Amino acid sequence: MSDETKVTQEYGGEQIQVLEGLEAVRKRPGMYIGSTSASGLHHLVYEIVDNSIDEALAGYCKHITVTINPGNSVTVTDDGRGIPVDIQPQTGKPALEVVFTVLHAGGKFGGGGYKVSGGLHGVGASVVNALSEWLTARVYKNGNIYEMKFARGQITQEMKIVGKTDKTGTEVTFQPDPEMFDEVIYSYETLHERMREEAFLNAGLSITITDAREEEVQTETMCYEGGIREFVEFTNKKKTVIHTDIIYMSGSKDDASAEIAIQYNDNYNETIQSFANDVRTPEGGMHETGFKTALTRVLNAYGAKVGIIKGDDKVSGEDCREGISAVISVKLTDAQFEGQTKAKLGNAYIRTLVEQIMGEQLASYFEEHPATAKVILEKAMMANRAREAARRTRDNARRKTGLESGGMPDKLQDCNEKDPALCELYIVEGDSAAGSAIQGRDSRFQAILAMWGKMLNVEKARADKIYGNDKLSPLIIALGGGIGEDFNLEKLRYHKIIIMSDADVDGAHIRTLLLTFFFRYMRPLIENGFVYSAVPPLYKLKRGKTERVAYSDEERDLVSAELRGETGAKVEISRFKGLGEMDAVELWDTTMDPEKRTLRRITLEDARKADEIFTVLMGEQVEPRKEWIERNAKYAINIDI
Ligand code: TSJ
Repeated sequence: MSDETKVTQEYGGEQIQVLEGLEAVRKRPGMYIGSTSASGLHHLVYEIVDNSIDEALAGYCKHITVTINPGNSVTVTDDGRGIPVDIQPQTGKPALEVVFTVLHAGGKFGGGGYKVSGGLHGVGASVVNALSEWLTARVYKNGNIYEMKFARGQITQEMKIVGKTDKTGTEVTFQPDPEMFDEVIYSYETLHERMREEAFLNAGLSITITDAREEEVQTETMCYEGGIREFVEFTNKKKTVIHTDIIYMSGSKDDASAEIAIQYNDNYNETIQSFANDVRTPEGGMHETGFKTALTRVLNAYGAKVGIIKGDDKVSGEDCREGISAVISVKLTDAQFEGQTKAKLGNAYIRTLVEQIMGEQLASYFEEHPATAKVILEKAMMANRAREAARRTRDNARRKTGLESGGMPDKLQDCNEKDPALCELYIVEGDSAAGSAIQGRDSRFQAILAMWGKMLNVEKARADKIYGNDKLSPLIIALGGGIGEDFNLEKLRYHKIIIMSDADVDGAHIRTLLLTFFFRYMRPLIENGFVYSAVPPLYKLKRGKTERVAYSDEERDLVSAELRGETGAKVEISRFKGLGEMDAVELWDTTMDPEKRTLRRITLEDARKADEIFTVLMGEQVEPRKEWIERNAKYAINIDI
């Protein structure tokens, strides 16, 4: 057999195989690209672009363009080395032809191939070719422009040189076959979004997306030197971040690498976007598992070390992820995609790699950025408390359901009226004051909730103790609107919530505590102006049988002068030591009667300040707390007056 005959025979065999292969793709396109709907249609573009990204990952390509042409064909170009055009010894055909005619040929030919290959599905260019009405490939290489054409996978023009060039790169244009797809109209939005993602995931790579279908051409070039750091920044763009720096970690082992970027915002949901070889893994997998484990571990360890987390306390994984925006991107040679939709990464060693990177780098990041570490830890602690409180409320509500007074706490003396807009809840500190309030109130619309029969030692009590014991659950149940993210203003049972506490340091503590609680867990209450502070009088003035009260020193002097008149008779002035001292009638007359009372509406700013003060009061160190109390004793007394 002559050499020529041999080649011809082999060529024949190959050709049959190729035809069978591409025919299989056209028979069952869904098997190769997931579906024949819009998702499959767009998938064609991603398959082609993946090849250019591989070239970029190998370090040879800087710029990729994706253009939707009039008629919905798509052109993808890159400035890489150009698909090899030399004749492969095994097939006797140009590598370029093999790429477009043999299934699974992408990246597995030529010099070394690629270490890390992008395409999830790895079906490559031949599948796109099989599903295209026509496809044209041009390669800029060796000073020449090579061109080859196909229709529905079949060669319509053998590879030939069509011109000279001093550039290198690849250009592929394909027209999706309307026989193969439910619809063949590309969405610029969809492609734009995916290309932006690719640009974020490959720092420094420039991708231009263009829609040239309309007269008014749309185009955008995306290039992010910061890579996934900028991805996280982008995710948080419309949110309020709680630290400005972006935590970035990266590392590699053997042929696998991982990078992670994190920044927290002030809301409650977690946004973790994970990728393996630039392919989104919506169901997570080993890289996400490693991330979560390490985050929880490092936060707890750091918190315990610096004393923010005490004793046996721990923040849970969920606590650590409230408000997080994170991007995890791993690259590996043997990615195993698992699950029904192949949306989950299965390689176990990636979990170890991510855990190692974060174990080392996140811990040292926290050491070097203690302020960032602190806000994150405090957010996690708050999440922890809210979760605990919510759980207790649920338990409590369950326990109480079916008991008399509609499952309301025994500490609550409810009013008769049911319309929340007309109802007032007085939160009263101490049993004796509550007694007077219950007797003195107008029970048609005024409800009384007694809190802290015995003054809670706020100074000694740790923050979590206050939330942890049952002190606040009667309040939560009485208000009826729930707590935290579940808080529902429409279920609120009172539209006036009035804190009635003494005008002294203890009273200020109680107000601070309640306002902090509302600010953190029921903020809409304050935002909607439902929270008030009662204004009890400071002085009682007596002349003979005439009694008056005064709410301030100035008023005391005025009233005193008035009572004395010109006679200079003796006026007895006494200071109210506390609400408990007033009888029911006095309390009604001076503090609760809507006709005469003064209420001070609590603003968001008041509550925010309370939250700040609370943090100092609950802080670790005793000295600053003492100092603060001394410094602010007067202010604290006057805080609501
Ligand atoms: F999908 C595709 F094949 F059609 C396609 C491939 C489409 C586009 C737009 C670009 C590419 C592509 C392929 N860009 N760059 C490359 N590079 C190679 O194929 C290549 C080049 C040189 C060598 C070498 O070892 O010298 C190896 C390879 C794999």
